[in-house]
Amino acid sequence: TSQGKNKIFHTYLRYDEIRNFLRNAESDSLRTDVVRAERKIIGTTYEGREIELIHISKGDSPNKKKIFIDGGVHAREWISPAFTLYIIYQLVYNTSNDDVKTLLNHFDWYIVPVLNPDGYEYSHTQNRLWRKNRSPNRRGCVGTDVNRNFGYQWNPRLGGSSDPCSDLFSGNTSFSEEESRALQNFILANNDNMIAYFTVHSYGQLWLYPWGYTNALLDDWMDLEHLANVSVSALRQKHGTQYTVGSSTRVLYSAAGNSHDWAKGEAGIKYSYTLELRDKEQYGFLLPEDQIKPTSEETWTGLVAFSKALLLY
Ligand code: ING
Ligand code: ZN
Repeated sequence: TSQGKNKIFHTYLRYDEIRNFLRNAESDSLRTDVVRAERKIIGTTYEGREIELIHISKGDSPNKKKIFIDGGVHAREWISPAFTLYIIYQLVYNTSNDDVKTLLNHFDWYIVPVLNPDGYEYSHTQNRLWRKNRSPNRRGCVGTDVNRNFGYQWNPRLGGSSDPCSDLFSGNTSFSEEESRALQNFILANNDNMIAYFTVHSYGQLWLYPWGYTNALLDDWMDLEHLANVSVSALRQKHGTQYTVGSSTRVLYSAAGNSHDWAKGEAGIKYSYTLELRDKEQYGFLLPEDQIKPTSEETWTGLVAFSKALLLY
């Protein structure tokens, strides 16, 4: 178990380092009989990078409930991939922990640490505050906002943009982008028994649920609200970090074409959430590396509480 073990808790990794971490997690898991981690390429970006998913399970039952988590939708939100690696680390390397045992006994985990690797790398090498992917548009502008490109109530006029130079460019059509299509294809092929979907962003300390295209509430909003409240209470116990829970339109702003709306409305995943990790306004996207560990610990605590509450609910 070599593994970036310590490194992942203290450093924002480049995409090639993340892929090495995933490769090691897979091969290390195959040397145990308590967990099985399997990588899968779910798409290829405009610049030719492979979008990788890791499926973590005990390999003992095909009928378990599934939980899907993606990170790195937005390039500059570096804490998001870092937290997904922390989850993978726990599930693969901390299997004697009681919480991990519970999570592996009851769920199959599907995790995409970086859905938008082109943007992620660009934010490391060219422009730290880049948000979109890197596919070219009209007028010489580059990039589509992957979180405005999903095909459920897609509408550039509702919190997106039809201006290809805007940071919120929704794309020329829904699912015009490799990243959103990769996620769509994978989930639609695997959403039987998929009970939860999390897309991890930063920042703002928010635990959000649909809708993002309207301020109307879900029919079952009380179920999503309840489990979100359970999660943020547990999260707060860890380091005192306070989260706000609510519908994304009401708590934040409208954003049609976002992925949690699609996961809920089209893929039928009951518990679909967007998490906005630390912080609130001090560092914003430039969250210092010494906050990777506490941020991951507390969010993991929230995720564990969510999963356990799901079992009782
Ligand atoms: N925030 C999300 C965004 O895409 C969001 C917020 C998500 C709003 C889902 C509505 C629905 O704008 C960040 N930081 O990206
Ligand atoms: Zn984001």
